[in-house]
Amino acid sequence: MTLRPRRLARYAALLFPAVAAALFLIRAVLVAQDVRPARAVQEQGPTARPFSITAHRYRFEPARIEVVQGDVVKIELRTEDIAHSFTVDDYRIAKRASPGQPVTFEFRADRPGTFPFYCNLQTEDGCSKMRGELVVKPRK
Ligand SMILES: [Cu+2]
Repeated sequence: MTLRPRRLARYAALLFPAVAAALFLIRAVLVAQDVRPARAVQEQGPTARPFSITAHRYRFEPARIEVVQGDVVKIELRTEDIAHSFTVDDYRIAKRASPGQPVTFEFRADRPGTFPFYCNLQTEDGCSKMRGELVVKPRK
């Protein structure tokens, strides 16, 4: 009869690691299943982010666009008065729109950071005041 508690203790000593290992495995499987759909979504390609920007003396509207790193940014630029451009030096973008001739272009926001955009046309002095910013948040 005195053996019993000892045996129990030995079983318990074996059982606890076994249960802990089983729980760990079950959790690992659940985590793996959780991760799979997220990967599938990423494999479908980057998120397309459309923006419509209006330029006029001497502003951009909106003057700030915010995306996440990896997004494909699609911008339609139109102007309400004279020709203006949307220029982002760091992304080597310089697109020009004229009245009645909007321009649409895409780029992948692969670099995180805050990048100024401006109008690089010199038809009117006021264009040098046209400023905005492209904010690319780092992907977590
Ligand atoms: Cu301009």
